[in-house]
This record gives sequence, structure tokens and C-alpha cells, in this order.
Amino acid sequence: MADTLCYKILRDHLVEGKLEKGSPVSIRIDQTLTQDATGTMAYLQFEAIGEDRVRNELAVSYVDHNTVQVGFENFDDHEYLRTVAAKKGVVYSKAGNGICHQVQLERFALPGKTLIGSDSHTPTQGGIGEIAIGAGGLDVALAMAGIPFQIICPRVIGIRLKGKLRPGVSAKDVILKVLERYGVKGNVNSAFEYFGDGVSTLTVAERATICNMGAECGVTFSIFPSDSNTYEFLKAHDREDGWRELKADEGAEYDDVYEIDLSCLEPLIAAPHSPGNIKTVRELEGMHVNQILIGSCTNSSYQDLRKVAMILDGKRVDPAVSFGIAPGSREVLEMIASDGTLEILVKAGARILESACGFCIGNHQSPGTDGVSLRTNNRNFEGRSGTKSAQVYLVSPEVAAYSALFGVLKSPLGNVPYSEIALPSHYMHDDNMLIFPPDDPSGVTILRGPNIGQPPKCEPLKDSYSGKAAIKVGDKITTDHIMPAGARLKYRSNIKAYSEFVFEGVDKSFSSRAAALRDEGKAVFIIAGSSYGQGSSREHAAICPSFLGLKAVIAKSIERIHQANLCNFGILPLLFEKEDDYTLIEEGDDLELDNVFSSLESGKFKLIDKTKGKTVLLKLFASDEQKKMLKAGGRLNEIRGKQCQK
Ligand code: MIC
Ligand code: SF4
Repeated sequence: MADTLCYKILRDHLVEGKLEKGSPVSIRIDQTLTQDATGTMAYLQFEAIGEDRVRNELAVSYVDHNTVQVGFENFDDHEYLRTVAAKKGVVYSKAGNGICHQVQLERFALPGKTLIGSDSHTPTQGGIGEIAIGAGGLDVALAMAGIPFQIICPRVIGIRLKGKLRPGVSAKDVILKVLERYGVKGNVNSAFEYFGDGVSTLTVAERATICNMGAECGVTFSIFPSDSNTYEFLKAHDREDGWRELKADEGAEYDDVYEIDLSCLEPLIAAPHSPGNIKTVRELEGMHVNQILIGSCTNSSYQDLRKVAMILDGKRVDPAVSFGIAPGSREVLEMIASDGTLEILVKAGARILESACGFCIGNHQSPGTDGVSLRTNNRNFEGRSGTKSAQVYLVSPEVAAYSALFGVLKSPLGNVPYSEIALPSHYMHDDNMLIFPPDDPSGVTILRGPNIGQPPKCEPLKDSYSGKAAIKVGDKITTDHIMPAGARLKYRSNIKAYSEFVFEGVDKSFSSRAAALRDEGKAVFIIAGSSYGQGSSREHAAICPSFLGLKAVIAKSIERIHQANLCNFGILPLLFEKEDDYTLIEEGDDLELDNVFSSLESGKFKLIDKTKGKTVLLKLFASDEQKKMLKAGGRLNEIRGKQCQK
């Protein structure tokens, strides 16, 4: 049978299950990554499982999200992460070494491998031909313990690329085109596989940009073939030993095929407040801009910054624009520092920012009131920048740089001073900021400052719950809505403190209301529209509401990673049998869920809305494996239970 590339790699890693679209399979995970904001919880849970050392091929712990270090909390986190990594056999990438996905691509990713990471943009590594999947921290902790990872075999959407991008049009425009076609919801349990003649015209960095934002469509992963460009990239990083050619079999069939003629693409833009809100730059040309930021795991490669420099060379950015650039990694920074690129950027008026997530996660560089910000990152959810009234637009580095010269949105098409960017045959890499674990960790003490809390404790499932619809929200509620990052990031290792900010930007009183219900012994229910929990992999969007007494999320649909996180922490993910019933339940209604154990088996639940005197039919959204963890009150309880039985 002719296989797609996705299924070839999945077949190589299959541990259990049938490789059939829609069925659950367990796969072996070769590599794992964590970042600091999700990592502390992942390692606390890894410790709780009781493992001495990681068992997978490679585990890397990055510090890139929260590097601002206002207050002691961040540094406490970093010290815990550094020492737990040394103890458990994990490579530690220090703050300043770069954004996890950029560094992983440069130093560790390999074609044909599998990776899971506690960050939703882990699929970036599909650019090198790796199956790379975003997951919650607990799933990553389990993969580090050598436990296979379960996914639903995806339907594979083939994206045929033909032609070649015109100068001024970017890899970012390819993925914005894909977002225009597939949107930000409805793509659960799918994968994007790129193929066709146009693939060979794209570099690994460009392919990584494209795979990165597949996460915005909600697909499980995205992947490119591994070809001679992949070989050149690895060789330029002295890693060609790990290269292998990979492509789909001749005649492989896709569940859907979308063709993009690269030569016909034009610069695109995602307008506020969703990466799926796609327009052409032409449509909005002339829009006044206050801030322009280049960087993030989507667009911070050496190639990206070279293009930016060529556009800015000898010119100055508009004086009214605040213009910042964050090179994606130490490697990119060293490269641009050594070849004159950095000088061009500085002379043009750029503020050079740390090689970290920074502005992308709202850690700094918040726009002013009602400010218009053009950014090269991947998410423009309302308030994510730190300024609720800001209008954030997502663009390519070329659009960002060219617009910076005028202070208004401008299309670079036909206006860039190059036809091709020459790539170096060798990249300077300096592994100084990577700390490899000692063979004998007996002398290592794990440091735990006061910010380092405990892994969450969840109660086993009960047969009935009586409580309230503590909040009712609409469609496309992101994990940023549920659990804000930015200024609140520093509480990631402290569940009790972080829980005070659940739904902060949506309804400030939610947290105290929910905690009061919990303290009265009542269950908290969340009522939601479609695509609940889209965006990030942060398991805190399940852990903190669980701490506040959440027992079930009742929604029209729930996104993949968030659904898995809910099950991992023993929260029932329930979907309306009839979507219209969403209108029936109001915030504050008294709700009751009975016969929970038998409903869990049958997958069919009856919710009684006591306020309305109505019964609403619900269906469980969980696999057989997940039913077991729900019963135990979460995955950690289930594992501990099994350990006790031994
Ligand atoms: C994001 O881009 O939203 C984040 C911050 O990287 C998250 C992870 C987190 O919340 O720590 C993600 O994408 O998973
Ligand atoms: Fe960091 Fe932004 Fe990428 Fe998330 S999307 S990993 S915050 S750069």
C-alpha cells in the first residue's frame, strides 16, 4: 500500500493500535522538549512518577518564555529546572540561548524522529521531516519515562505546493493562505503533509515557519519531506549524519488535497483578534502602525533577519514607530553579529531584544492604548500582547520591515532589493549555553525556592455532582482566555497563586466565585461554545480550574491538546448531543450530573438543569484510555494506583 509520509513515520514508531484514520494508536517518542512556563510542572510530575532518569533518546529543557526576571519567581524556576535537568538526565538550555523551537531545529531535530513538547508550536520541527506534536506537560513527563504517547490516527490533508515565491512574498504567506482555507477550528485529529515541486524551492527555515503555524489550525502536526535542502541544512550545522531521505510513497492518497501556487501568492495579514482572520496586505495598505516587532518561533531565523536587513540597509525606520527585533537563538545572534547584519539593523533604528519569546507571550513590549502593532509571531488573541485595546496584526518579516520604513502598512511585493537570499554553507554554533547532564548525578541537589509548589492533587471521580454553571463563554475561547500568561507567567509553578487569575480577562470575579462554590462542596461547571481551549498547550488551563473545583467542561467542541489536558487532570470533557442546547443553559443555573460511573462507560450523560427544569443530553469526548484516568481523578492518580498494585 502506498503510504503518506505521516503514516510511514507513524508505522516506524507504532507500539499499539491500528494505523487507521480515526483510531487511537500509541507511538514511541524519541525526543521530548519542555519550556520553562510548562516545564516546572512537567518535571514536578516526572518526579512524582518516581523515575530516576529519563528513558527516551533525548530530553531538552529550555528556558525561553519567562526570562524577564521581575521578582524572585522566574529565577527560582530556572534554578529548579537547571538542577532537576542535571539530576534526571535532561539537556538544559539556559535563558538567552534562544527560543525552544528555533534551537531544537538548529541543534537536535532529525528527519524521521518523533518528538513531543510541552508547547503547542512543537510541530515546527515538521520542517525537517520529524513528527513533532504539542502536548501537556504531564504527557511529556510520561514520554520522558519511556511511556508511549497516544494520538488519534490523523486524517492527512495533502498540501501540494507548486511554483516559487516571488521576492517580497514569504513562507509566512504560505501558512496564512493555509489558515485562510482551513481556519482555526474544525481540524482536530488531522495532519498537514506538504508535497509537490514547490517544496524544493523552500529552505528548512521556511518549512519550519509553515509547520509552526499549523498549530493555529489545530492540526496534530505538519510535515515536509526530507530532501537535499534538509541535508544541506543539517550539514551546515555539522549534523548531516542524522540525515535520511523521506517522502511519501508514489501514489499515496490524501484525505483532502489543497494546491497552492507559490508564484501566485501575495503578502497576507492576519487581522485582530485571530490568526484565522486573513486579508491581503493590499486591502489594508496605508493603515497607520505604532509598533513593529520581528521575532518569535515563527520568524526569527537567520534567513528572516537577512531579508529584514536587506530591506532596511542604509535606511531609517519611521521615527514614530517602536521597532524591535528578537533573533530566535544565540546562533542567529552570533551569525548576524559577525556578518554586519546586526549593524544594519541597529543603524536602521531597531531595538535588539533578547533571544526569547518575550513580546510574543506578552512578557514585555505591550502596545499603547488602542495601539496598532504589526508582528511576525503566530497569535494575535485579544489581550495577549498585554494591552486589551491593542490591535495586533500578524505578518511576514518582509512586510514588517518594509512597513517600518513608512510607519504605515505597505506591501513589499516588487519593492525588495534582492531576488534570492544567499544562505551560509556553515552556521556558527556555540553550545556554551547548553548544559549536558552529568553521567553520575549523585552529587546534584535539586534547588526548590519558595515559588516551586507541588504537582496538582485531583480527587477520584464521584457518581454524582451538584453545582452551578459558574461561567458561560462563547466560541473560540483560547487557553490565553482561560489562563493568562504575560505578567501572570511567574505563577506557573504555584497552582494556588496562579488560580486566582483563571478567566481574568473574561470575568474577573470567576476565580473567587468558583472557589466559593468549591468551599461549599459544590461542583463547578463551565459552559462553552465551539473550539474551546484552542491555542496553547498549557495544562494550567486544566489544572487551575480543577483547583477551583471544576468537574466538567460542557462545550460544542473542544480542541485536541486541551481535551487531553482535561482528561489528564480528571475533568470530564462533555459535548452537547444537540448543539442548540447550548442556548438553554445560562450562567448561574443549578446543574446536576448523576450516574456518572455508568455514563462514563456508555459515553452518554444526562445533565439536569434544575433552574430551567430541563434535561440536556451530552456525550463524553474521551478514548477508552482516557476513561480510566477520568475515573481515577487524573493520570497521575491512575499511574500511582497501578504502582501501588505492583
Ligand atoms: C504560546 O505560544 O501560547 C505558549 C506560551 O508558547 C504556549 C505554552 C505556554 O502557555 O506555556 C503554547 O503554545 O503551548
Ligand atoms: Fe514562544 Fe511565542 Fe513561540 Fe509560544 S508562540 S513558543 S510564546 S515564541
